[in-house]
Amino acid sequence: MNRIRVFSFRLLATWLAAPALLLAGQAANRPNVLMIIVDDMNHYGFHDTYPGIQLPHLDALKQQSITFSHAYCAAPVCGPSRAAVFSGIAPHRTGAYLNGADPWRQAPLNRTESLVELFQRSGYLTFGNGKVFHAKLDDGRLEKMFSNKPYAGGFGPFMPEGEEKPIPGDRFWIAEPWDGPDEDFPDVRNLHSTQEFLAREHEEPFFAVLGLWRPHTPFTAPRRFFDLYDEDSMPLPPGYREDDLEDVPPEGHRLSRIWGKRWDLTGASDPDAWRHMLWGYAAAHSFADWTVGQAVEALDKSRYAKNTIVIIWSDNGYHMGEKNHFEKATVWEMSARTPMLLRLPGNKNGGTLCERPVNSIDIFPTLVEACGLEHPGQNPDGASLVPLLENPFREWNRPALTCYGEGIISVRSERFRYIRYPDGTEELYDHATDPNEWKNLAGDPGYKAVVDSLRAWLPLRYAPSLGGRNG
Ligand SMILES: [Ca+2]
Ligand SMILES: [Ca+2]
Repeated sequence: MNRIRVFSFRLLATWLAAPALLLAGQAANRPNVLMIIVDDMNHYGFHDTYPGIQLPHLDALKQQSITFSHAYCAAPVCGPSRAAVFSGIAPHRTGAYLNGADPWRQAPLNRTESLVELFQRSGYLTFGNGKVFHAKLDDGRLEKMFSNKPYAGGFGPFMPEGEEKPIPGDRFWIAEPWDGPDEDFPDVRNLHSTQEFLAREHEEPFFAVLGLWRPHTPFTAPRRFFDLYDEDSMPLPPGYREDDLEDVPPEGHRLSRIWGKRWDLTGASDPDAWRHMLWGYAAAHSFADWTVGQAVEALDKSRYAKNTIVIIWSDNGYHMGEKNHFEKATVWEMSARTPMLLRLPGNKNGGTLCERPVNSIDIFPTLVEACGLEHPGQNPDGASLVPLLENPFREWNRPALTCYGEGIISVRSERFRYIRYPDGTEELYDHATDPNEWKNLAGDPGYKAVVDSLRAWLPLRYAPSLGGRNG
C-alpha cells in the first residue's frame, strides 16, 4: 500500500470520527458553494510572474480569500484534470490521462459518484453552466445531476475562416479583439444564467458551478480587454530560455513538441507572432477575470452573500514559450501550477497566502468536509484542505502529484519539483534558487537524498490508459 492510500484511510477515519462541521456550523445551515472554473489560466497574473497582466477582480477577491501559491493540477489537460477533481481519484488510479478519452463512460468512473451527484444526494440544489466535465457522460447522467439544463456553449466565437492570425487555417491558435456584443461569448451567457440563479430564492443550500471557456484558446475576447495591453511591447516570458531543453530527457522533448507547428511558427522564430499571442492570452485573462468578478458581485448582492463558499480554480497551467513550448500537456511548473483560492463565509482568514503544496484532487474531500456531505462511495486520493483553511500556516508535508500518462509524473513539494518518465529518466528542480526550472539537478549527487524522498511518493502502479489523444 502506498502512502497516498494510507492518507486516504486516515481521512476516512477522520470523517467517521468527527462529523462535526468545522466551517459550516449546524447541518441545517450548510454553506452554499459557488465554484468557478477558469480554463487554462496559468499563474502569470494570479501570482504576478509575468509583468502587467491585469486581474483586478481576482486581486480584490484574494483580499477576502485564502489563496494557494502552490496549487497544482492532478493532470495537465482539461478532461483528465476535471475527471480527477469531480471524482476525487488521481489519474494513475483511473487511467484518465489524455483528452478525448471520455473517462466517465468507462470503468471506473462510469460507476463512480461525481462531486455534483454527491452534493445532490446530500440534499443540495445543484446548478451548472459552461465547461464543467469536458467529457461525454452516459445518456441522461449530466441532465440528472443538475437541476437546470447545464448549457455549455463551446470555445467560440471564432474568427471567420481565412481571417485567422497568426497561422491561417488554425482556428484555435489566434488572438483577435471581438467587436460583437459580449453575449456572443458563451461565458457571458452562462454568467447571466448564474446571476439569475443567484437572484432567486432557494429552499435548499446550493452547489453552483460556472465553468468558463476562457482564457483557453481561441484568444477572442471583447475588444476592451485587448485595449488594456500594447501588442508591440508585450514582454517575452521571463521564464523562457533558448537552451532550456538541453538538460531535459528525450521524453520531455517529445512533450514539448506536442504542438510542434505552433512553437515552430510562432515562437522564437517569429517574436512578433509570439507577442501577438501573448497579447491575446493577456486579454483572455482579463476577460475571464471580469467574468469571475461579475459572478462574485452577483453573489455578494444576493441573500447568499454571507453563507457561501467561493472556490476558484484552473484546470491546468499554461506555457507561453517556456521550455520552447506553448499550451499545456507537460508536467513542468508551467503546466502544473494553477490559480486556486477559497473564500469562506465571513471571509475567514481572508487575505492570507497559503504556501503549502496542494492539489486539485484535494477539492473533493475539502468540500465533503466543509459542507458536511454524505460519505462518498469512493476513497478519495486527495486530502481535505480544511486544516489549511483553518490555519494557512500550519505544517503540511504532502507533495502534489501531476500525471500525464502511464509513468509520466511529477512530485512537487514546497521547494522541489521531481519528474520521472516511463524510461526512468528524471528531472529535479530547486525552486528556492531556480523558479523557472532551468537547471536539472537530478544527476547531482548532492541532491540524492531529496530525489529519494520525492521518489517515495511515486505511485506503485499506473492504471492502463483509457485512451484519448496527445494534446
Ligand atoms: Ca484546460
Ligand atoms: Ca534546462
